[in-house]
Amino acid sequence: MKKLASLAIAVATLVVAVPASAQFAKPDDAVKYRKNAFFVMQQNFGRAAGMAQGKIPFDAKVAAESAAVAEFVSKLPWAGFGDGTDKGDTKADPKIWAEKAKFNEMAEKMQAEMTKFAAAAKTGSADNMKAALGAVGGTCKACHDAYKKD
Ligand code: ASC
Repeated sequence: MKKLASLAIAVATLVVAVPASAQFAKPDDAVKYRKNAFFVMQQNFGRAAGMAQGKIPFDAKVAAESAAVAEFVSKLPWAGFGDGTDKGDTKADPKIWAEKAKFNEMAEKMQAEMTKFAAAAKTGSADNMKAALGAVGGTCKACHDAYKKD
């Protein structure tokens, strides 16, 4: 029973932590939210990727933890792309809001590839990580090319 209760709390926490959409006090908060989420993701993905590529000394534990954080955080930015958040201090192309289905599809593809990368990192093998790395980077780049202004 105790186990079930803690499982229920864990699931509830996850649902609260990863809203599909979210209310923000003002549009600028949503912009900051998604930018900060991307930054945390990039820092962790960059560290894990750098280790897989031998650019940073490989530490299996740190690599796996970093990839796991990147995977979790990859779910977060999207809540910050709600209606009315196309203005302000952002490089997000307004096309995003006109092409939401295509944007969401690209976002989902990135998350799926990040999940594979995190699973590879869990094996402790830099080679496994390297094999999954290109696909993640490809989804980052494809979306930046389509929707990130210089
Ligand atoms: C990264 C990062 C990106 C992508 C992209 C891949 O580590 O910060 O934006 O990979 O450079 O092409």
